[in-house]
Amino acid sequence: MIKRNFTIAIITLTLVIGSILVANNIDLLPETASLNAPIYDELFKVLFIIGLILFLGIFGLIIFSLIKFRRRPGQYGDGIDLEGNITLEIFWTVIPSIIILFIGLYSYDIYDRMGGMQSLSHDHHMSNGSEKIWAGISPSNSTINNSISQLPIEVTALQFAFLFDYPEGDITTGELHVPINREIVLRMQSKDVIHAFWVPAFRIKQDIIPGQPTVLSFTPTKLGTYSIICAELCGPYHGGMRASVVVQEPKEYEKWFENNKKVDL
Ligand SMILES: [Cu+2]
Repeated sequence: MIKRNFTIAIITLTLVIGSILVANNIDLLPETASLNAPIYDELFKVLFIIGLILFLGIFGLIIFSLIKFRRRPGQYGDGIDLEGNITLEIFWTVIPSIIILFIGLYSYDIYDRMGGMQSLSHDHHMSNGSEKIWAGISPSNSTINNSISQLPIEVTALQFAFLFDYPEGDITTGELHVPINREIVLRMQSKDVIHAFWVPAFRIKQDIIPGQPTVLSFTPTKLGTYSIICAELCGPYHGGMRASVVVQEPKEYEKWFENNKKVDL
């Protein structure tokens, strides 16, 4: 009995340590290109470790049982009559409850750290006071009193494209250009059906809902061109509803802005 418990403890420990090692050495996610990304990746890693432990543990046990308890030659009777096991039932109720509770609280904390729990109604560059923002990731409080550092951009989603409007320069473009290390605040509206603005490299996604403006703020931290993908089945060409976001050095961005802004004649 003691020997068996010891074996189980060793296997469990190996499983946990092995899963942590695998999760730390495997790179399944796209580039990490925004301030939000490392926070999200932390959650992904924890979920991956829990998933790996459960997957290997459960499949290991199934395969072990298939071999250990297989029918031997000459065995034709029914199996032994088993009914109820209070210890086991408490065990498989309490452990999953703790795991689910932990994942729920931890996810909430991650969403909060990404700015998801902040009030959406506070005044920033884009709200004109009367229009309600329904959902989204709000601009951070740290830059709220210093709105110059935020860059407001209006996003319009329609079947099947994203359009970006820069209120300051009266620019309308299908390719989003943003300066690196500056907080971008997207105010998003849909012309027709529900779309979703998703940038995998930034680890952010937000629905764009007709009649209900949403907001999404992020700070790009890596130069490059990243995909914007519509993540809400919005019609026959939903799969083609893609755009790009170009993260540039502030000087390069200024150049692009100057070249594209409307000049008063
Ligand atoms: Cu769409």
